[in-house]
Amino acid sequence: MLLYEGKDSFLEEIVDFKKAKYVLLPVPMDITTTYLKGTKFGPRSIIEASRSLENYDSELDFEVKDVIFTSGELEIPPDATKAIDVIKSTVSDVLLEKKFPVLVGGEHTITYGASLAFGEDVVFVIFDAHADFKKDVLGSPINHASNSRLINKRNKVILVGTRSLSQEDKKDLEKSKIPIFRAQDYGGLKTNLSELKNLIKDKRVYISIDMDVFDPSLVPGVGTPQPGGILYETMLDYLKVIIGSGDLVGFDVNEVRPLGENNVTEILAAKLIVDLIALRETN
Ligand SMILES: [Mn+2]
Repeated sequence: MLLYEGKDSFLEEIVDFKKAKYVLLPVPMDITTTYLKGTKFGPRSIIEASRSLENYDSELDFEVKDVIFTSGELEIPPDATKAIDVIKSTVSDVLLEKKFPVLVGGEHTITYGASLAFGEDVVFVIFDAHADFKKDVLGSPINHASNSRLINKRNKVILVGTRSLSQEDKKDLEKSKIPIFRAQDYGGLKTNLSELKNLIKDKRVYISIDMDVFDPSLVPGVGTPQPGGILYETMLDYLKVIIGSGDLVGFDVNEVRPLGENNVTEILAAKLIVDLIALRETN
């Protein structure tokens, strides 16, 4: 299952599986995206971009070295339900090996697949411009626009950076009592961060980052861009609070759609992976 591909390793590091703490899983799923296709090229592009980064994380004064094993790309069947099963069983295998899973997408639906490998006690903090709370899209209940709704059936969901939803979604979110930290409400306000802190204090937490949570001026290479997003520094503020008060058990970075020449989206995604690991290691 975990085929080693040295030529495609994250940060250009070849790390022995037994010694690694983190297993990076490239998940090139791009089945249910509705607008711009191309997220299946995200994982490879993020791994390539990571090779231009330093192992040393200067923001956090920590060197991410010899801890990440890079798996070969998961083989994703064309059927969404089967694809979810593959992701679930792969993440379960990583957890059985007592390793920490890091998923790189691919469409956002990969988070739903990953969620099924964890216990129901794990809280999912989902960074996303979109609420992803659609009941079904084009007659299919499994869709990247229904990711949060699907996860919320088993696990508690908290949305951060959200700014795109319908009135129906809004009502459903209120009915389901989903806490939302909207992009427009963030002003570095301590109240915002302390509210989030209280919600996840001492809980097991999974972080999912849909890259469209960022402002499209920073991150243009996504499938469904949305104006008014958060900045990189804001993301770090949120991540510090989450990792500082909860117990991080897994994370993913998803919805990167490579644009070719302009690779800043992939660079930011790769740096986020380094940041998340550095934050967890220094916590
Ligand atoms: Mn989104």
